[in-house]
Amino acid sequence: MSSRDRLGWGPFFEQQTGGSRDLAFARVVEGQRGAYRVAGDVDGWVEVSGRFRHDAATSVDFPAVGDWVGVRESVIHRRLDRKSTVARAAAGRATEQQVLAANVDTIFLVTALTRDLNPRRLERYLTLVWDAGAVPVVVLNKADLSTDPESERKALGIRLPFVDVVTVSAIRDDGLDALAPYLHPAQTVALLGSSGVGKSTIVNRLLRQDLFRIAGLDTDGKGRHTTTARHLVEITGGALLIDTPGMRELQPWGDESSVAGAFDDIATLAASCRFGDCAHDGEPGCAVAEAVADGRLDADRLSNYRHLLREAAFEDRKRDKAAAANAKRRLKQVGQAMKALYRDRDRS
Ligand SMILES: Nc1nc2c(ncn2[C@@H]2O[C@H](COP(=O)(O)OP(=O)(O)OP(=O)(O)O)[C@@H](O)[C@H]2O)c(=O)[nH]1
Ligand SMILES: [Mg+2]
Ligand SMILES: [Zn+2]
Repeated sequence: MSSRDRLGWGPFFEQQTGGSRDLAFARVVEGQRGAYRVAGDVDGWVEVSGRFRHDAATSVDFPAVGDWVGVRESVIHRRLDRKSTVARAAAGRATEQQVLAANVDTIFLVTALTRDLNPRRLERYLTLVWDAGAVPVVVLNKADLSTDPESERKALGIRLPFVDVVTVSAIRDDGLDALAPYLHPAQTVALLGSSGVGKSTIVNRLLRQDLFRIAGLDTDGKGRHTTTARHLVEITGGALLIDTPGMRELQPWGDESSVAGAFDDIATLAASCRFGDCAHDGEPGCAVAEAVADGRLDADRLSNYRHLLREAAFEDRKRDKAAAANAKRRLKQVGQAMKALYRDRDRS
């Protein structure tokens, strides 16, 4: 395999090169204030060209970890279009996005099995992942701090249908085998989640070496903020992992349909409502209300869904149509990816 292929190159990127011979293509594996470390046809630290900087309208246009870039003489001249984008609203600036990782296939949504576990927050993260064009896997870490991790996993599985939920204890190196089905060669997996849940510890375990600095061992389940930059690393077996700094603030950056995606169970019920545009708010013949009444659907979950819908609709109005169309296109890719994933799983 060529170094590009090992790093996740494929037809999607190949066709964007237009047979270009004057540029070397490489993937951004680390980014730090204007300097980027790349690997591929060329390896090392590079910068964007003056022209690139000039043409970039917003921070989203700049390379992010996971991006493929065209390089000549240690200068980035081009960034190839992204297959998927993990972004969140930049802190304090609701209409500007911050790209956390690019060209990601799978996202490990990491949370800790402590009192910190918050299904509502997970649903918000899920919205972000679906919008990104990646497949989410919920990883419940710190199983050693729970008296009954298995029943916590089951309960969450019921609350979050259509998503795999895996329990691990990174510190005890326990249960990490369960992550193997998502760690294929040249597949990119990003780890997202609040600070201190153990993302870097998981990456280190999978790497079998202490590459990332981790806060001192904790016994109370509370973490400290350690990771400050994003990195992409290759683990034994060939999967590519992107560790990210913990998120303190997370606003869903999605359109209404991505919210619907994270609530497939409600969407399925809604298909049986009498009215096609039912708002599930007291209309006659509402299948969603019926499900809440007879306990098949959590009332909490319905109100969370409504809340996210309103929020997404608000975000939508703030953005232009092109961005919305883009999000829809990405969402379609997710749907296809999800279907492919389920199909493969059914076969094995
Ligand atoms: N008890 C327990 N502690 C863990 C486990 N995994 C990680 N930790 C501890 O949790 C703390 C935070 O771990 P990190 O890996 O630095 O967390 P992180 O998610 O990378 O945090 P940020 O980089 O700040 O986003 C450290 O003290 C780890 O030792 C686990 O499975 N069980
Ligand atoms: Mg970390
Ligand atoms: Zn209804």
